[in-house]
Amino acid sequence: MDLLEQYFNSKIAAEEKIEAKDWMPEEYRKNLIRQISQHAHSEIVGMLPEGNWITRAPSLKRKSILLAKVQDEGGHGLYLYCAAETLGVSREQMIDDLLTGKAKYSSIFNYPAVTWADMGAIGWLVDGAAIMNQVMLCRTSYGPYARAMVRICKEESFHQRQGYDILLTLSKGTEIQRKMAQDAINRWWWPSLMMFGPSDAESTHSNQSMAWKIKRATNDELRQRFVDMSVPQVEILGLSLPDPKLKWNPERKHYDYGEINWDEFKNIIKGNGPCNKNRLASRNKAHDDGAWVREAATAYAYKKSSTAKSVA
Ligand code: FAQ
Repeated sequence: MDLLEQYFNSKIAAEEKIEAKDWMPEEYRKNLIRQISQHAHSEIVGMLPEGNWITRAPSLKRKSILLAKVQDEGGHGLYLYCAAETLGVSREQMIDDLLTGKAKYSSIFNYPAVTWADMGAIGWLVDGAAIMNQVMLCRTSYGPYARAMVRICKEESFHQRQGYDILLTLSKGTEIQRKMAQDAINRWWWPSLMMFGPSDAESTHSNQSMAWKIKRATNDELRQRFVDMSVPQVEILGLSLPDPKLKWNPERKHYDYGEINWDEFKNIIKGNGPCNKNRLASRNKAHDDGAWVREAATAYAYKKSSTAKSVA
């Protein structure tokens, strides 16, 4: 091991952040680019299921809240693309990987949002799972990623509460509204558990990512924390989680839960989920429709820089 690597390892051991200009092993850099860019793509594709409901929100108040939330997710994607760029990958390359289907994004965004209650379930469960994962990433070893996470987590916790508030309102409403809330929870529960990734035994990156302190908890640890947090919350709603095996285990001091359908998960990440094709088509259309904006911005930047040069 050479001196640079020893110094890198000593910083990781001392909980010091690795910064963009610091030496880092090539595999550490590549692993971070992979994870951060997938995370950024998830935020961007994640705007689609809720974006689809902005025009159909049941009141002006709900519409303005949802609009702000979806806009926040877009902002999160942009911070994360910036964090990945500090590692030497270009924004164009990352976007191209997303649009051509080469890059992954979270499995959860390949499910359809079919009723207004889905806005509640996405906020409560999907943002809830995202926060559970992102809180540990505030302590990740790469400085630009950790700092982006601090702000993102603050915004995500507002998102989670707005989702819970939608479900709380529906749960106190008419019988049809209660049923709609329950149906949304039934459909989003298992896909939310899949967001944490494969079981620890199947996870390809966890061991190395834990050793480098990129990840600070394993997929299964975070999934368990999420289950434990969700049970009392669903009880307050007077609704239930769709798992007959869910049961408090006094020895483990955790809830036991049923088997996740890993075939469904694998199928989705291979591109065969209910909305994979639609999501990529929507992102490609948005990119094509935005071509004139990029051209105008480039022309404006060129004009500004040539004016600045002629003044100097
Ligand atoms: N979906 O070895 P591991 C959000 C892939 S943000 C698709 O365990 P790792 C905000 C994985 O990439 C949600 N693919 O991987 C929001 C790898 O494939 P690769 C996103 C998945 O990286 C809310 C392979 O399986 N959050 O929701 C998934 O150590 C509401 C083996 O897996 C983040 O990205 C999956 N669920 O652990 C927006 C957080 N799980 O790359 C709008 C940052 C695994 O070798 C509305 N990321 N894979 O081809 C992480 O913490 C980690 O990357 C994990 C996966 C925990 C997701």
